[in-house]
Amino acid sequence: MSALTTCPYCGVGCGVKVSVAEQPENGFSSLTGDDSHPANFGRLCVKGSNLKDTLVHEDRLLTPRVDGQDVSWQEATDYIAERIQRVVEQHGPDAFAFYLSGQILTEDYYVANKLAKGFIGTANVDTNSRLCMASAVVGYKRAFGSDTVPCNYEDLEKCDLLIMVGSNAAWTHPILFQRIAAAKAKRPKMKVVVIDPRKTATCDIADLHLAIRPGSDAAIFNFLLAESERRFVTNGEYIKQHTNGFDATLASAQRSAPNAKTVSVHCGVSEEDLERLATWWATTDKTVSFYSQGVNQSSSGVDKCNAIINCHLATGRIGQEGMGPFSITGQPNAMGGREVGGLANQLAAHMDFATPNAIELVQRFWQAPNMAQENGLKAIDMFQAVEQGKIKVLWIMSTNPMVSLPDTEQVRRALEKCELVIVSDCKQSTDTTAYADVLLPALPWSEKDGTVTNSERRISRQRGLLPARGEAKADWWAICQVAGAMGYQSAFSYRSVHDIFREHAALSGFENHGKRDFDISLFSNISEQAYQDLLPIQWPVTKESPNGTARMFTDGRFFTADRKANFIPIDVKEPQIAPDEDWPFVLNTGRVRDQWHTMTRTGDAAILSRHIDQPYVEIHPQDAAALSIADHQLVRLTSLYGEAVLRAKLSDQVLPKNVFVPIHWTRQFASQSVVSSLIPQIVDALSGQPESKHAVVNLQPVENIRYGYLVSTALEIVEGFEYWCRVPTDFGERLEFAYQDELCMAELNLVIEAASPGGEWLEYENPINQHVRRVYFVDGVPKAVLLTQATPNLPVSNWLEEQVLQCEALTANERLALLVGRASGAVDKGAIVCSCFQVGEKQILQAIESGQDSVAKLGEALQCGTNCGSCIPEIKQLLPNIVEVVS
Ligand SMILES: Nc1nc2c(c(=O)[nH]1)N[C@H]1C(S)=C(S)[C@@H](COP(=O)(O)OP(=O)(O)OC[C@H]3O[C@@H](n4cnc5c(=O)[nH]c(N)nc54)[C@H](O)[C@@H]3O)O[C@H]1N2
Ligand SMILES: Nc1nc2c(c(=O)[nH]1)N[C@H]1C(S)=C(S)[C@@H](COP(=O)(O)OP(=O)(O)OC[C@H]3O[C@@H](n4cnc5c(=O)[nH]c(N)nc54)[C@H](O)[C@@H]3O)O[C@H]1N2
Ligand code: SF4
Ligand SMILES: [Mo]
Repeated sequence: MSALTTCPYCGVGCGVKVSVAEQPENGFSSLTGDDSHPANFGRLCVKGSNLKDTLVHEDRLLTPRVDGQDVSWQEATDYIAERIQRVVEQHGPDAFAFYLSGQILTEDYYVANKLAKGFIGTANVDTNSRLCMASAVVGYKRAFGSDTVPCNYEDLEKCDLLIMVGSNAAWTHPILFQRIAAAKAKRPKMKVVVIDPRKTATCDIADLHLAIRPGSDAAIFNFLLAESERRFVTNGEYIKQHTNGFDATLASAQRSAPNAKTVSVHCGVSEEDLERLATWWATTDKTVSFYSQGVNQSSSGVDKCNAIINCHLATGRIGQEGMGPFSITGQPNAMGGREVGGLANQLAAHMDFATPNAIELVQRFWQAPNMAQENGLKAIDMFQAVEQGKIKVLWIMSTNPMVSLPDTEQVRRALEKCELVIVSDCKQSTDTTAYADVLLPALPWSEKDGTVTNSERRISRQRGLLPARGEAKADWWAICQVAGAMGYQSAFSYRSVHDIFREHAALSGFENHGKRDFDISLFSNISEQAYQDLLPIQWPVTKESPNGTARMFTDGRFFTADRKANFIPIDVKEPQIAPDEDWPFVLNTGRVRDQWHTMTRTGDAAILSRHIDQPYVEIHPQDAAALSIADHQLVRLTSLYGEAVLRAKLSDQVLPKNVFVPIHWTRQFASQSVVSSLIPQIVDALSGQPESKHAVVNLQPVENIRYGYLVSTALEIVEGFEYWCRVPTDFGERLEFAYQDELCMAELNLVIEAASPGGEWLEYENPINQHVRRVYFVDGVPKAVLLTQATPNLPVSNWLEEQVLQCEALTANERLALLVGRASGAVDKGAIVCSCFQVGEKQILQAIESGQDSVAKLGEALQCGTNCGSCIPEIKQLLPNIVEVVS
């Protein structure tokens, strides 16, 4: 029987249809997109399509642990409760903190927030959404008086101009991107503009790409505001009826962006391109500005959000079909976290500590004995307070701050200093679990049950369809056990997520009377069955709007005191640290298509590692030439805060003097690849969101080293490697490494021999390229292949990995082939471009040479790009100068 659930990856929130295997412990027998889900109508991207293979089985945390010892849940939660109580008695409630995540479910979030803010008495409840959505939230609140996303996905299809700012949606919100691409193909008059210092896959559908100087977005939107006035397209009636503060805002825009020339110099783009953008803007009513981390992750991220919103208010382009300022959320439940108020500067249900009467109202609703009275500490301040010894018990849930917070060395100091670090996770070995005193095993996707809200305010069910493994339990349950042990049984006696959801819904409507945007009071009494069957629906959901609400602000009324929206005058600010002689490069960071965050799920799937298998730094060829850095060579990046060693990827898709590094690889996967270790803890003063898209670094090639790989059933990392990286393969893992000192090779040999004693080595040195290949056989079975060479491009091969990891005895000829590293007749596909059908770059190039000169023809010949379509931008890049549209 099939069942419906929601994808746990990005904020598009696609519906997924699964069938549970006959033996449920084997997972799902089938998994496809849910045709009926309004986010994706049946489609899934690469990550979604491979969900079946990224259920968390390996390295799963299966029992609670205290100080390294397995304990029962009762022991663990009693211990936590006792420690929290003691620390609160001695040092007050603010000595405790929760650090949560946009990947827990709304029900988990709700009880964590309630326990801390109502019962322990601290607002130290922050989340990784601080690193993600905090600036967008403050931007909306300043403008609208509420944290309301006005638009929906249909608006992206119905608009005539889509401005994508700091978003690489082709890789990060792939299904939405495909919906946009399809809409544009149908209506070629629809224009797409991409504003991003990098030329990304998203530019594939762009009519105009502005490769702006990093951090300079505010000037572009101030320019559009000034141009709206100059070109007579401001909407005087709307401004008068529905807004405050236009004149001062316009004046400041005119001051900072007086003309195209000034803005052109400031942003590093041509006057012609700016004029073109201004003309499209001025002549297109149906305009959506779609923005993401290139805007939010900035020390002036809030201002950038408001610069965008200002333009929409001035032209009245909000609250109608095909228009509006649309901040896209990253995580599957970043929005749900905002709904429950799970940020340190929120109280609950879209109420703040400063909202009149809110503290008293929530206190009454919760019957709470210890209400927090003021804002708690935001993520960066929270970890500073941990290091300073002010926070003594820290409960981290569903996030990996040793990788994702800036200045991870500071995070390490804080975690080491902290008296009690509790980590709830599904995995046992992460960069953060390494510092935990207490580990609590959580349910991963497919086992956990509850609701999430996607980027268009749509609440969907994630269903618990597979049996829980080991002792793993839901996060809400663990929190309630601790609350109960602290003496708060009655307030936390929920039997199920359904109970929690009802209470959450009731609070949203409690004495609301239309004052607060977030209202799902229609669900206050939802039956168990109706909750189980809940169909995706957009909030608000009230008696007046029982079918949900597609679009907000259709009547031009906002949630400020006078119901008018606020213009916010924006001064154009620079990123806080500029490059100089010592740190000449600007470091930009972000995502790649097939990996999710810190790789705790996607990192184990060979199929998802084939697109990009190692951490890298993207460098402009000019800079690489000046520093004598070759493609794939190892490069050392240094900053005042840390160091990373990464493969160079030469590419003119980054601007000169700018480098880009992906955020995904952790200390579990590679020697020194955590890019956040290079980034200072500089934040936006209003939102507390870190400037994760802008740091300054130096680069040096790593020289005089040999590169190698090891394919073996027993992979060991030995002292002395300059670099190593684990790469999952179809048959196990491959270790790539680099070294200077031959001693570490001797040690590696010893380790391999110790793992399977009694074998023999065969060695072959290729006279042409000086590759040295050593194969270790035990009774004719290859146990390890070790290749080393002086150059960085390693000849990895699927065939070779299969030979070694299948552990079968080989014939003399096969042994020889292995030593030479080449099967007769084996095909080398090159880097995999299409993950769904495993089509490689070399195959595509061959097909192009033989006349398949379009995406469609290549799809017919090789199937590439015909399933999820995420690789179409890359396929197009392989095609020589052919302009075509995606259908
Ligand atoms: N494959 C994949 N998809 C994901 C995720 C993932 O881990 N993997 N994570 C999800 C999450 S949580 C999030 S928050 C989203 C993030 O989604 P996005 O924001 O689309 O992703 P990023 O790659 O972080 O950054 C977007 C772009 O901002 C650009 N940028 C950098 N500086 C500037 C600037 O000053 N101005 C402008 N205009 N642009 C700039 C970068 O070059 C980058 O291309 O993705 C979600 N989707
Ligand atoms: N330099 C730089 N830094 C960044 C960013 C950037 O662009 N550049 N982006 C930032 C953004 S937008 C984000 S969202 C963050 C993401 O960064 P993180 O939140 O640190 O990354 P994840 O890998 O998603 O961490 C989730 C953890 O929770 C576990 N987990 C999964 N499901 C559950 C569950 O249901 N319960 C529990 N208890 N655990 C679970 C996973 O195993 C994993 O260890 O990174 C931020 N950091
Ligand atoms: S776009 Fe992909 S990752 Fe995002 S929700 Fe849909 S299937 Fe999941
Ligand atoms: Mo995010």
